[in-house]
Amino acid sequence: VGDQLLEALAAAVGAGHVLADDDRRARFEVDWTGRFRGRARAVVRPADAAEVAAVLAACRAHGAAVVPQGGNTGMVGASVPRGGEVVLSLARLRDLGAVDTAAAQVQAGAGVTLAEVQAQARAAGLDAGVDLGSRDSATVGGLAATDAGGTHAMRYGTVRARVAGVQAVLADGTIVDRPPLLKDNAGFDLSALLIGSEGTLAVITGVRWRLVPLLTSRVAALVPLPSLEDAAALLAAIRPRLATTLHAADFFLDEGLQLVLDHDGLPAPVRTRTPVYVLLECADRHDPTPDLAEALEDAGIADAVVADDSAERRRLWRFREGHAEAIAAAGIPHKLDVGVPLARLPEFAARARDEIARVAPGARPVIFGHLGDGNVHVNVLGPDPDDDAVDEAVLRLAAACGGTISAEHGVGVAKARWLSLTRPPGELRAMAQIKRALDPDGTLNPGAVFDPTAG
Ligand code: FAD
Ligand code: 2HG
Ligand code: ZN
Repeated sequence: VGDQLLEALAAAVGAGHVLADDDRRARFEVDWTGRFRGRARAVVRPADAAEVAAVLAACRAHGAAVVPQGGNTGMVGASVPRGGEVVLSLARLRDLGAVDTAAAQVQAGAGVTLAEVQAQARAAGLDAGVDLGSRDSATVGGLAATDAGGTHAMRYGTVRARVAGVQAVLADGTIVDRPPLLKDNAGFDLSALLIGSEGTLAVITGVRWRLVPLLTSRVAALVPLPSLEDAAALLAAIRPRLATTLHAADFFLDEGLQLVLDHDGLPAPVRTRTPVYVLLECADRHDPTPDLAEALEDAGIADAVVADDSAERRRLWRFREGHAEAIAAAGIPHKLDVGVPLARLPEFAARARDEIARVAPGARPVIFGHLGDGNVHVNVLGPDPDDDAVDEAVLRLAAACGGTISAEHGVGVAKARWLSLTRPPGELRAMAQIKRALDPDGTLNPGAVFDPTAG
Protein backbone atom coordinates (compact mmCIF):
# COMPACT_ATOMS: atom_id res chain seq x y z
CA VAL A 1 0.00 0.00 0.00
CA GLY A 2 2.87 2.33 0.91
CA ASP A 3 4.51 2.08 -2.49
CA GLN A 4 1.17 2.69 -4.17
CA LEU A 5 0.83 5.92 -2.20
CA LEU A 6 4.29 7.06 -3.29
CA GLU A 7 3.47 6.17 -6.89
CA ALA A 8 0.22 8.13 -6.72
CA LEU A 9 2.06 11.11 -5.21
CA ALA A 10 4.71 10.91 -7.92
CA ALA A 11 1.96 10.87 -10.54
CA ALA A 12 0.50 14.00 -8.93
CA VAL A 13 3.65 16.14 -8.66
CA GLY A 14 6.46 14.34 -10.48
CA ALA A 15 8.81 11.82 -8.80
CA GLY A 16 11.45 14.51 -8.19
CA HIS A 17 9.08 16.31 -5.83
CA VAL A 18 8.28 13.33 -3.63
CA LEU A 19 10.97 13.10 -0.97
CA ALA A 20 10.99 9.66 0.61
CA ASP A 21 14.65 9.24 1.68
CA ASP A 22 15.52 9.85 5.33
CA ASP A 23 18.08 12.58 4.70
CA ARG A 24 15.89 14.55 2.26
CA ARG A 25 12.90 14.41 4.62
CA ALA A 26 14.82 15.28 7.77
CA ARG A 27 14.52 19.07 7.76
CA PHE A 28 10.75 18.85 7.27
CA GLU A 29 10.37 16.50 10.26
CA VAL A 30 11.47 18.72 13.15
CA ASP A 31 10.02 22.07 14.12
CA TRP A 32 11.90 25.34 14.71
CA THR A 33 11.84 24.91 18.49
CA GLY A 34 13.25 21.38 18.36
CA ARG A 35 10.50 20.23 20.75
CA PHE A 36 8.28 18.58 18.13
CA ARG A 37 9.32 15.97 15.61
CA GLY A 38 8.00 12.90 13.85
CA ARG A 39 8.66 10.70 10.85
CA ALA A 40 6.91 11.60 7.61
CA ARG A 41 5.72 8.91 5.18
CA ALA A 42 6.98 11.29 2.49
CA VAL A 43 7.39 15.00 1.82
CA VAL A 44 5.56 16.13 -1.28
CA ARG A 45 6.13 19.44 -3.02
CA PRO A 46 3.32 20.41 -5.44
CA ALA A 47 3.74 23.38 -7.78
CA ASP A 48 0.18 24.75 -7.89
CA ALA A 49 -3.39 24.36 -6.63
CA ALA A 50 -4.23 21.64 -9.15
CA GLU A 51 -1.28 19.57 -7.93
CA VAL A 52 -2.31 20.21 -4.31
CA ALA A 53 -5.77 18.83 -5.17
CA ALA A 54 -4.16 15.78 -6.80
CA VAL A 55 -1.99 15.17 -3.71
CA LEU A 56 -5.03 15.36 -1.43
CA ALA A 57 -6.93 12.94 -3.69
CA ALA A 58 -4.00 10.48 -3.59
CA CYS A 59 -3.72 10.73 0.20
CA ARG A 60 -7.47 10.28 0.65
CA ALA A 61 -7.49 7.27 -1.64
CA HIS A 62 -4.70 5.63 0.40
CA GLY A 63 -5.95 6.70 3.83
CA ALA A 64 -2.88 8.87 4.47
CA ALA A 65 -3.08 11.94 6.69
CA VAL A 66 -1.56 15.23 5.54
CA VAL A 67 0.40 17.90 7.42
CA PRO A 68 0.57 21.17 5.45
CA GLN A 69 3.89 22.98 5.88
CA GLY A 70 5.07 26.44 4.83
CA GLY A 71 8.27 27.91 6.25
CA ASN A 72 8.22 25.55 9.28
CA THR A 73 8.66 28.46 11.70
CA GLY A 74 5.49 27.63 13.65
CA MET A 75 5.86 27.31 17.41
CA VAL A 76 3.10 24.88 18.37
CA GLY A 77 4.30 21.71 16.67
CA ALA A 78 1.61 21.62 13.97
CA SER A 79 3.82 22.00 10.90
CA VAL A 80 5.68 18.72 11.41
CA PRO A 81 4.44 15.11 11.34
CA ARG A 82 3.50 13.26 14.48
CA GLY A 83 4.32 9.94 12.76
CA GLY A 84 3.45 8.53 9.35
CA GLU A 85 1.71 11.54 7.76
CA VAL A 86 2.53 13.00 4.36
CA VAL A 87 4.08 16.46 4.72
CA LEU A 88 2.59 18.72 2.07
CA SER A 89 5.11 21.50 1.53
CA LEU A 90 3.73 24.63 -0.12
CA ALA A 91 7.20 26.08 -0.68
CA ARG A 92 6.98 25.89 -4.48
CA LEU A 93 3.80 28.00 -4.72
CA ARG A 94 5.84 31.14 -5.22
CA ASP A 95 3.91 33.32 -7.66
CA LEU A 96 3.96 36.93 -6.53
CA GLY A 97 1.84 39.33 -8.57
CA ALA A 98 2.39 42.98 -9.37
CA VAL A 99 0.95 45.32 -6.75
CA ASP A 100 -2.49 46.64 -7.66
CA THR A 101 -1.94 50.14 -6.31
CA ALA A 102 -5.54 51.24 -6.90
CA ALA A 103 -6.86 48.40 -4.77
CA ALA A 104 -3.77 48.40 -2.49
CA GLN A 105 -3.54 44.62 -2.84
CA VAL A 106 -1.08 42.02 -4.04
CA GLN A 107 -1.66 38.38 -4.93
CA ALA A 108 0.85 36.00 -3.36
CA GLY A 109 1.24 32.23 -3.60
CA ALA A 110 1.26 30.29 -0.32
CA GLY A 111 5.04 29.76 -0.47
CA VAL A 112 6.00 33.44 -0.81
CA THR A 113 7.75 34.71 2.33
CA LEU A 114 6.62 37.70 4.36
CA ALA A 115 9.88 39.52 3.54
CA GLU A 116 9.12 39.10 -0.17
CA VAL A 117 5.61 40.54 0.26
CA GLN A 118 7.10 43.45 2.21
CA ALA A 119 9.70 44.15 -0.50
CA GLN A 120 7.13 43.93 -3.29
CA ALA A 121 4.76 46.27 -1.44
CA ARG A 122 7.48 48.80 -0.55
CA ALA A 123 8.69 48.99 -4.14
CA ALA A 124 5.17 50.16 -5.01
CA GLY A 125 4.98 52.74 -2.19
CA LEU A 126 2.90 50.54 0.10
CA ASP A 127 3.64 48.11 2.92
CA ALA A 128 2.57 44.68 4.17
CA GLY A 129 1.20 45.89 7.54
CA VAL A 130 2.65 42.83 9.29
CA ASP A 131 6.14 42.25 10.63
CA LEU A 132 7.72 39.49 12.66
CA GLY A 133 11.15 38.06 13.41
CA SER A 134 10.66 35.06 11.09
CA ARG A 135 9.92 37.33 8.09
CA ASP A 136 12.57 35.70 5.87
CA SER A 137 11.12 32.19 6.24
CA ALA A 138 7.46 32.44 7.32
CA THR A 139 5.17 32.06 4.31
CA VAL A 140 1.94 33.71 3.27
CA GLY A 141 0.15 30.35 3.64
CA GLY A 142 1.54 29.78 7.13
CA LEU A 143 0.84 33.34 8.21
CA ALA A 144 -2.79 33.03 7.13
CA ALA A 145 -3.15 29.50 8.55
CA THR A 146 -1.94 30.71 11.97
CA ASP A 147 -3.46 34.22 11.78
CA ALA A 148 -0.02 35.49 12.81
CA GLY A 149 0.31 38.66 14.89
CA GLY A 150 3.78 40.17 15.16
CA THR A 151 4.94 43.59 16.22
CA HIS A 152 2.54 45.81 14.27
CA ALA A 153 -0.72 44.11 15.23
CA MET A 154 -1.60 46.89 17.68
CA ARG A 155 -1.95 49.25 14.71
CA TYR A 156 -2.99 47.05 11.78
CA GLY A 157 -4.50 43.98 13.41
CA THR A 158 -3.37 40.39 12.86
CA VAL A 159 -2.98 38.74 9.45
CA ARG A 160 -6.77 38.27 9.33
CA ALA A 161 -7.09 42.02 8.77
CA ARG A 162 -4.67 41.87 5.84
CA VAL A 163 -6.48 39.19 3.88
CA ALA A 164 -8.89 40.23 1.13
CA GLY A 165 -9.34 36.64 0.01
CA VAL A 166 -7.81 33.20 0.23
CA GLN A 167 -7.39 30.55 -2.47
CA ALA A 168 -7.49 27.06 -1.02
CA VAL A 169 -8.06 23.41 -1.73
CA LEU A 170 -10.59 21.63 0.47
CA ALA A 171 -10.02 18.05 1.63
CA ASP A 172 -12.33 16.75 -1.12
CA GLY A 173 -10.30 18.54 -3.79
CA THR A 174 -12.64 21.51 -4.27
CA ILE A 175 -10.69 24.63 -5.22
CA VAL A 176 -11.95 27.73 -3.40
CA ASP A 177 -11.21 31.02 -5.17
CA ARG A 178 -13.34 34.15 -5.08
CA PRO A 179 -12.87 37.20 -7.33
CA PRO A 180 -10.44 39.81 -5.95
CA LEU A 181 -13.07 42.11 -4.51
CA LEU A 182 -12.84 43.95 -1.22
CA LYS A 183 -16.60 43.66 -0.87
CA ASP A 184 -18.04 40.21 -1.49
CA ASN A 185 -21.02 39.29 0.65
CA ALA A 186 -22.38 36.56 -1.60
CA GLY A 187 -22.59 33.74 0.90
CA PHE A 188 -20.40 32.55 3.76
CA ASP A 189 -16.88 33.96 3.87
CA LEU A 190 -14.83 30.77 3.55
CA SER A 191 -11.58 32.78 3.54
CA ALA A 192 -12.36 34.07 7.03
CA LEU A 193 -13.03 30.53 8.23
CA LEU A 194 -9.69 29.28 6.93
CA ILE A 195 -7.62 32.03 8.56
CA GLY A 196 -6.30 30.65 11.83
CA SER A 197 -7.47 27.10 10.99
CA GLU A 198 -3.86 25.80 11.24
CA GLY A 199 -4.07 23.42 8.29
CA THR A 200 -7.04 21.50 9.74
CA LEU A 201 -9.78 22.67 7.33
CA ALA A 202 -8.09 23.22 3.95
CA VAL A 203 -4.77 23.79 2.25
CA ILE A 204 -4.24 27.47 1.48
CA THR A 205 -2.62 27.95 -1.92
CA GLY A 206 -2.62 31.75 -2.16
CA VAL A 207 -3.70 34.95 -0.50
CA ARG A 208 -4.88 38.26 -1.85
CA TRP A 209 -3.01 40.52 0.60
CA ARG A 210 -4.32 43.95 1.62
CA LEU A 211 -1.55 46.53 1.83
CA VAL A 212 -1.17 49.60 4.04
CA PRO A 213 0.48 52.98 3.43
CA LEU A 214 4.28 52.98 3.39
CA LEU A 215 5.48 55.09 6.32
CA THR A 216 9.20 55.67 5.94
CA SER A 217 9.71 58.09 8.83
CA ARG A 218 10.23 55.93 11.88
CA VAL A 219 11.54 56.30 15.37
CA ALA A 220 12.09 53.71 18.08
CA ALA A 221 12.57 54.23 21.81
CA LEU A 222 13.81 51.71 24.35
CA VAL A 223 12.42 52.66 27.75
CA PRO A 224 13.96 51.12 30.89
CA LEU A 225 11.40 50.76 33.68
CA PRO A 226 11.18 49.42 37.23
CA SER A 227 8.18 47.14 36.72
CA LEU A 228 5.53 45.77 34.37
CA GLU A 229 2.98 47.94 36.21
CA ASP A 230 5.02 50.95 35.03
CA ALA A 231 5.11 49.49 31.51
CA ALA A 232 1.30 49.20 31.41
CA ALA A 233 0.93 52.71 32.85
CA LEU A 234 3.36 54.10 30.25
CA LEU A 235 1.36 52.59 27.43
CA ALA A 236 -1.88 53.98 28.85
CA ALA A 237 -0.29 57.44 29.08
CA ILE A 238 1.23 57.63 25.60
CA ARG A 239 -1.22 55.67 23.45
CA PRO A 240 -3.85 58.41 23.12
CA ARG A 241 -1.09 60.94 22.33
CA LEU A 242 0.41 58.75 19.62
CA ALA A 243 -2.83 57.22 18.39
CA THR A 244 -2.05 57.71 14.71
CA THR A 245 1.67 56.86 14.74
CA LEU A 246 2.44 54.21 17.38
CA HIS A 247 2.75 50.82 15.66
CA ALA A 248 4.76 48.74 18.12
CA ALA A 249 4.95 48.47 21.90
CA ASP A 250 6.84 45.33 22.91
CA PHE A 251 8.41 44.42 26.23
CA PHE A 252 11.13 42.23 27.65
CA LEU A 253 12.77 41.74 31.02
CA ASP A 254 16.36 42.00 32.14
CA GLU A 255 16.81 38.21 32.26
CA GLY A 256 15.88 37.99 28.56
CA LEU A 257 18.09 40.94 27.68
CA GLN A 258 21.03 39.17 29.36
CA LEU A 259 20.38 36.01 27.32
CA VAL A 260 20.43 38.03 24.07
CA LEU A 261 23.56 39.96 25.10
CA ASP A 262 25.38 36.70 25.92
CA HIS A 263 24.19 35.01 22.74
CA ASP A 264 25.02 37.88 20.38
CA GLY A 265 28.08 39.19 22.26
CA LEU A 266 26.57 42.67 22.39
CA PRO A 267 26.98 45.47 24.93
CA ALA A 268 23.91 46.49 26.97
CA PRO A 269 21.78 49.20 25.33
CA VAL A 270 21.39 51.15 28.61
CA ARG A 271 23.86 52.36 31.22
CA THR A 272 21.70 51.41 34.19
CA ARG A 273 19.96 48.04 33.95
CA THR A 274 16.33 47.86 35.06
CA PRO A 275 13.92 44.93 35.51
CA VAL A 276 11.72 45.81 32.50
CA TYR A 277 12.22 47.36 29.05
CA VAL A 278 9.55 48.64 26.68
CA LEU A 279 10.41 49.06 23.01
CA LEU A 280 8.19 51.57 21.25
CA GLU A 281 8.13 52.42 17.58
CA CYS A 282 6.24 55.15 15.74
CA ALA A 283 5.88 55.43 11.97
CA ASP A 284 4.49 58.29 9.94
CA ARG A 285 4.95 60.22 6.70
CA HIS A 286 6.57 63.03 8.68
CA ASP A 287 9.20 62.61 11.38
CA PRO A 288 7.36 61.27 14.46
CA THR A 289 10.38 61.87 16.75
CA PRO A 290 9.25 65.16 18.34
CA ASP A 291 5.80 63.75 19.17
CA LEU A 292 7.28 60.62 20.72
CA ALA A 293 9.85 62.62 22.69
CA GLU A 294 7.16 64.93 24.02
CA ALA A 295 4.83 62.06 24.94
CA LEU A 296 7.65 60.31 26.81
CA GLU A 297 8.62 63.50 28.60
CA ASP A 298 5.04 64.13 29.68
CA ALA A 299 4.90 60.55 30.97
CA GLY A 300 7.93 61.30 33.16
CA ILE A 301 10.45 59.28 31.11
CA ALA A 302 13.89 60.87 31.04
CA ASP A 303 16.19 58.00 30.13
CA ALA A 304 14.81 56.43 26.94
CA VAL A 305 17.26 55.39 24.22
CA VAL A 306 15.85 56.95 21.06
CA ALA A 307 16.81 55.73 17.59
CA ASP A 308 15.71 57.61 14.50
CA ASP A 309 17.95 56.10 11.84
CA SER A 310 17.39 52.62 10.53
CA ALA A 311 20.68 51.04 11.70
CA GLU A 312 20.08 52.25 15.26
CA ARG A 313 16.46 51.11 15.15
CA ARG A 314 17.55 47.66 13.96
CA ARG A 315 20.08 47.56 16.80
CA LEU A 316 17.36 48.27 19.38
CA TRP A 317 14.98 45.72 17.83
CA ARG A 318 17.67 43.06 17.96
CA PHE A 319 17.43 43.09 21.79
CA ARG A 320 13.75 42.21 21.48
CA GLU A 321 13.66 40.07 18.32
CA GLY A 322 16.79 38.16 19.37
CA HIS A 323 14.90 36.52 22.26
CA ALA A 324 13.60 33.46 20.36
CA GLU A 325 17.04 32.68 18.92
CA ALA A 326 18.90 33.24 22.20
CA ILE A 327 16.43 31.02 24.06
CA ALA A 328 16.75 28.30 21.39
CA ALA A 329 20.53 28.39 21.82
CA ALA A 330 20.07 27.82 25.59
CA GLY A 331 17.90 24.72 25.27
CA ILE A 332 14.58 23.34 24.07
CA PRO A 333 11.98 25.67 25.55
CA HIS A 334 8.33 25.19 26.41
CA LYS A 335 6.74 28.07 24.51
CA LEU A 336 3.52 29.39 25.95
CA ASP A 337 2.14 32.23 23.88
CA VAL A 338 -0.80 33.60 25.85
CA GLY A 339 -2.92 36.72 25.87
CA VAL A 340 -4.29 38.50 28.95
CA PRO A 341 -6.12 41.79 29.43
CA LEU A 342 -3.40 44.45 29.62
CA ALA A 343 -4.51 45.53 33.09
CA ARG A 344 -3.79 42.02 34.38
CA LEU A 345 -0.50 41.47 32.54
CA PRO A 346 1.76 42.39 35.51
CA GLU A 347 -0.24 40.14 37.85
CA PHE A 348 -0.15 37.32 35.29
CA ALA A 349 3.63 37.56 34.84
CA ALA A 350 4.25 37.48 38.61
CA ARG A 351 1.90 34.56 39.19
CA ALA A 352 3.30 32.67 36.16
CA ARG A 353 6.75 32.84 37.74
CA ASP A 354 5.34 31.44 41.02
CA GLU A 355 3.44 28.67 39.22
CA ILE A 356 6.51 27.65 37.21
CA ALA A 357 8.62 27.54 40.40
CA ARG A 358 5.91 25.44 42.07
CA VAL A 359 5.52 22.79 39.35
CA ALA A 360 9.09 22.79 38.01
CA PRO A 361 11.55 23.95 40.67
CA GLY A 362 14.77 25.13 39.03
CA ALA A 363 13.12 25.83 35.66
CA ARG A 364 14.13 29.09 33.99
CA PRO A 365 11.28 31.33 32.78
CA VAL A 366 11.93 33.98 30.12
CA ILE A 367 9.00 36.37 29.73
CA PHE A 368 8.57 38.91 26.93
CA GLY A 369 6.04 39.87 24.31
CA HIS A 370 3.80 42.38 22.63
CA LEU A 371 2.66 44.73 25.38
CA GLY A 372 0.22 46.63 23.17
CA ASP A 373 -1.71 43.40 22.52
CA GLY A 374 -1.53 41.97 26.07
CA ASN A 375 0.42 39.14 24.41
CA VAL A 376 2.91 37.42 26.72
CA HIS A 377 5.46 34.87 25.50
CA VAL A 378 6.24 32.68 28.48
CA ASN A 379 9.25 30.56 27.56
CA VAL A 380 10.40 27.97 30.05
CA LEU A 381 13.83 26.34 29.88
CA GLY A 382 14.66 23.27 31.90
CA PRO A 383 11.73 20.84 31.98
CA ASP A 384 11.90 17.82 29.71
CA PRO A 385 10.19 18.43 26.32
CA ASP A 386 7.58 15.75 27.18
CA ASP A 387 6.84 17.04 30.67
CA ASP A 388 3.65 19.13 30.32
CA ALA A 389 3.41 20.37 33.91
CA VAL A 390 4.55 23.95 33.21
CA ASP A 391 2.39 24.13 30.07
CA GLU A 392 -0.69 23.17 32.04
CA ALA A 393 0.06 25.53 34.92
CA VAL A 394 0.74 28.58 32.73
CA LEU A 395 -2.21 27.98 30.39
CA ARG A 396 -4.57 27.51 33.35
CA LEU A 397 -3.31 30.74 34.84
CA ALA A 398 -3.82 32.66 31.57
CA ALA A 399 -7.40 31.41 31.44
CA ALA A 400 -7.94 32.27 35.12
CA CYS A 401 -6.72 35.82 34.38
CA GLY A 402 -9.45 36.21 31.76
CA GLY A 403 -7.10 35.53 28.87
CA THR A 404 -6.48 33.09 26.04
CA ILE A 405 -4.16 30.07 25.81
CA SER A 406 -2.99 31.26 22.39
CA ALA A 407 -2.61 34.88 21.34
CA GLU A 408 -0.77 34.53 18.02
CA HIS A 409 1.06 31.20 17.53
CA GLY A 410 -2.04 29.00 17.42
CA VAL A 411 -3.16 25.91 19.30
CA GLY A 412 -1.32 23.35 17.21
CA VAL A 413 -0.55 20.03 18.85
CA ALA A 414 1.18 21.76 21.76
CA LYS A 415 -2.00 23.15 23.30
CA ALA A 416 -4.81 21.03 21.84
CA ARG A 417 -5.37 19.34 25.21
CA TRP A 418 -6.13 22.66 26.86
CA LEU A 419 -8.36 24.36 24.32
CA SER A 420 -11.37 23.83 26.58
CA LEU A 421 -9.79 26.20 29.10
CA THR A 422 -10.72 29.13 26.89
CA ARG A 423 -13.47 27.82 24.59
CA PRO A 424 -16.82 26.72 26.07
CA PRO A 425 -18.31 23.30 25.17
CA GLY A 426 -20.84 24.74 22.71
CA GLU A 427 -18.12 26.51 20.73
CA LEU A 428 -15.92 23.40 20.72
CA ARG A 429 -18.90 21.42 19.41
CA ALA A 430 -19.47 23.96 16.62
CA MET A 431 -15.78 23.81 15.70
CA ALA A 432 -15.86 20.00 15.61
CA GLN A 433 -18.94 20.09 13.38
CA ILE A 434 -17.19 22.46 10.96
CA LYS A 435 -14.15 20.16 10.95
CA ARG A 436 -16.31 17.12 10.18
CA ALA A 437 -18.17 18.96 7.42
CA LEU A 438 -15.02 20.10 5.62
CA ASP A 439 -12.74 17.15 6.39
CA PRO A 440 -14.97 14.14 7.12
CA ASP A 441 -12.12 11.62 6.89
CA GLY A 442 -9.85 13.60 9.20
CA THR A 443 -7.14 13.85 6.53
CA LEU A 444 -5.92 17.34 7.35
CA ASN A 445 -3.46 17.85 10.21
CA PRO A 446 -4.91 15.32 12.68
CA GLY A 447 -3.90 16.09 16.26
CA ALA A 448 -3.72 19.83 15.68
CA VAL A 449 -6.24 22.17 17.35
CA PHE A 450 -8.61 19.31 18.26
CA ASP A 451 -7.57 17.12 21.18
CA PRO A 452 -7.18 13.61 19.74
CA THR A 453 -7.71 12.07 23.21
CA ALA A 454 -11.05 13.84 23.80
CA GLY A 455 -14.22 11.78 23.33
P1 FAD B 1 4.52 26.66 9.27
O1 FAD B 1 5.33 26.71 10.50
O2 FAD B 1 5.04 25.84 8.16
O3 FAD B 1 3.04 26.14 9.65
C1 FAD B 1 2.33 26.70 10.71
C2 FAD B 1 0.91 26.13 10.73
O4 FAD B 1 0.21 26.52 9.55
C3 FAD B 1 0.83 24.61 10.74
O5 FAD B 1 -0.33 24.23 11.42
C4 FAD B 1 0.71 24.24 9.28
O6 FAD B 1 0.07 22.99 9.09
C5 FAD B 1 -0.15 25.38 8.77
N1 FAD B 1 0.12 25.76 7.37
C6 FAD B 1 1.28 26.24 6.85
N2 FAD B 1 1.11 26.53 5.55
C7 FAD B 1 -0.17 26.23 5.26
C8 FAD B 1 -0.96 26.31 4.08
N3 FAD B 1 -0.45 26.79 2.94
N4 FAD B 1 -2.25 25.89 4.13
C9 FAD B 1 -2.79 25.42 5.28
N5 FAD B 1 -2.09 25.32 6.42
C10 FAD B 1 -0.80 25.73 6.41
N6 FAD B 1 4.37 34.38 15.05
C11 FAD B 1 3.60 35.45 15.34
O7 FAD B 1 2.38 35.38 15.25
N7 FAD B 1 4.17 36.64 15.74
C12 FAD B 1 5.51 36.79 15.86
O8 FAD B 1 5.98 37.86 16.25
C13 FAD B 1 6.34 35.68 15.52
N8 FAD B 1 7.68 35.80 15.58
C14 FAD B 1 8.45 34.71 15.30
C15 FAD B 1 9.84 34.84 15.37
C16 FAD B 1 10.65 33.76 15.10
C17 FAD B 1 12.14 33.91 15.17
C18 FAD B 1 10.07 32.51 14.74
C19 FAD B 1 10.94 31.32 14.42
C20 FAD B 1 8.70 32.38 14.67
C21 FAD B 1 7.88 33.46 14.95
N9 FAD B 1 6.48 33.38 14.86
C22 FAD B 1 5.71 34.47 15.13
C23 FAD B 1 5.85 32.09 14.55
C24 FAD B 1 5.72 31.77 13.04
O9 FAD B 1 6.67 32.45 12.27
C25 FAD B 1 4.29 32.06 12.55
O10 FAD B 1 3.38 31.20 13.19
C26 FAD B 1 4.13 31.93 11.03
O11 FAD B 1 2.84 32.36 10.70
C27 FAD B 1 4.30 30.50 10.53
O12 FAD B 1 4.46 30.52 9.13
P2 FAD B 1 5.15 29.30 8.37
O13 FAD B 1 5.08 29.54 6.91
O14 FAD B 1 6.50 29.06 8.91
O15 FAD B 1 4.17 28.12 8.76
C1 2HG C 1 8.19 36.86 19.07
O1 2HG C 1 7.36 37.72 19.34
C2 2HG C 1 7.70 35.54 18.54
O2 2HG C 1 9.41 37.04 19.14
C3 2HG C 1 8.37 34.34 19.19
O3 2HG C 1 6.32 35.45 18.58
C4 2HG C 1 7.98 34.19 20.64
O4 2HG C 1 9.78 32.65 20.96
C5 2HG C 1 8.67 33.03 21.34
O5 2HG C 1 8.10 32.53 22.32
ZN1 ZN D 1 5.37 37.26 19.26
